[in-house]
Amino acid sequence: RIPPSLPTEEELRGRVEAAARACGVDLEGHAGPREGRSPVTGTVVSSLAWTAADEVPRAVERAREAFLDWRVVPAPVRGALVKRWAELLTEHKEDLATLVTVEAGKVTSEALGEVQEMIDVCDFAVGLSRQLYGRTMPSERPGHRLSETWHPLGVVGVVSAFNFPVAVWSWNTAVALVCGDLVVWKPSERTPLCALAADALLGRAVREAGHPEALSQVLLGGPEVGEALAADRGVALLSATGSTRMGRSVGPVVAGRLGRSLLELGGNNAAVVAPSADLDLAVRGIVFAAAGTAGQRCTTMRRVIAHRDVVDELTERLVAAYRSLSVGDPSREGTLVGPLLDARSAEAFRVAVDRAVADGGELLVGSERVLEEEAPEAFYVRPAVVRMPAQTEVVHTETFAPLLYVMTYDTLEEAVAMNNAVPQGLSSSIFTRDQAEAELFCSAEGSDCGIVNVNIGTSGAEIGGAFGGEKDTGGGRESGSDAWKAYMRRSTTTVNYSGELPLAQGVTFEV
Ligand code: UN1
Repeated sequence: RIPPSLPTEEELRGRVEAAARACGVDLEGHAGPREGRSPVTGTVVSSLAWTAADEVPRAVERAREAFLDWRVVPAPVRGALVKRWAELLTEHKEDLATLVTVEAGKVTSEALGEVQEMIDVCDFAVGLSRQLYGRTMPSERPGHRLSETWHPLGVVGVVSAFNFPVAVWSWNTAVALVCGDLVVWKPSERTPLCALAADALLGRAVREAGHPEALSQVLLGGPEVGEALAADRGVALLSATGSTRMGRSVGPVVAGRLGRSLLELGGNNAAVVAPSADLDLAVRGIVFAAAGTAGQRCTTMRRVIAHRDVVDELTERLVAAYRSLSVGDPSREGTLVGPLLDARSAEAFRVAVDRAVADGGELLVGSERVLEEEAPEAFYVRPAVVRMPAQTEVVHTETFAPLLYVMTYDTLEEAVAMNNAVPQGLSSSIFTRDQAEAELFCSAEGSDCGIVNVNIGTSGAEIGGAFGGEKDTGGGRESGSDAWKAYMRRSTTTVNYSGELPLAQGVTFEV
């Protein structure tokens, strides 16, 4: 199903300008020669100034100076700022979602969901601002008290990707702010208006509360800006989301200066579908995770590993569901699949489908480009399912598009081995009604991923858990649980109130 017309260039421009202004962006002040295109039509929707890489140290220095005051603001007061920010996000939820739809191509419901994710993480961070708990430990020496305290870390550099143009930054920023840190953000060059608008709302909360403006800075620019953040010794933590290739380039730079990094890189997420699975549920879970967001989430499901007894029926149902997917204008009600980011994404999709077929795969549905005549510069494709004889090399790579490979297994052990055989380790799921199977999949000998789900797909995690994955995914954890600890430094304190000086480990040193 292809809904007919796309918005005109003027309509899109009108929408983004109104939404950005409503969020408080000074469009004239940011005007410049860098054109930004919308994947919805492939046409230009913004003209903005970028920051040069050599201006990065100044921004970091500004943040470092402001840190001296911010670090001593009580954490619950910092939380009050985040609370106000969440109110402004709630008020401007639709404006931000409009920008996400136009710049990232997300369908409206997912764009609104992304802003909701920001509000949720703000709520989490407000609560956290009163719960930055350290521990006390029994000292081995009499008259001594041993404890730990968590202190603000400093400047956090955030590098984010086009597919979650505002939520991923907010996971970092809401938590970093209550932890007493400041943020310098390099958003994707594809989503500059989303970044300016999201930051403008935070900026408004900061100004209202009379806090330093340098709490949050946005540096629009290309990869060189991210590289400059990685290299800057003033950046205590670099939190970078993007491809494994990007992580391999910035990770060693941060490590080389012994800085901290938090990496959220590629995923190659699978669902195991067991013989006892509720197939109605499995089909819905798989289609949302594999075709939703046009396959452009790091948590997108790229592989189905189905038991031999159910694989034929499952594939048949998946194909039928894929045929009913509406592809087209993401702002139109009823559209489920919006555009790919650009020509490069579409080319990568095409190449991967061809390679899978060359490896013996059978293309069951999808892969066609649509709406090409109406918008030659936009790249809409029909989500594809390819039945594979094995997990060949192309299945081991992450193609950032709606391409789902279906493989077959006989024993659960084999399914787990296939789940774990790829280099990435972000998300995974199992559809089963057999509790022992589900538990095994979640156990130490089960999935090796950071996210392990039962009877839901691989994407759409809630903010309350720690988000991230292992192996080529980079090992970082963001958002909920105790991910905040990466944004603070820990001091361990021993207080001696005994009047004596007993040494630990029974050491004697008499002078
Ligand atoms: C990403 O694609 O970079 O779990 C993040 C999810 C979202 C976050 C995805 N909450 O799909």
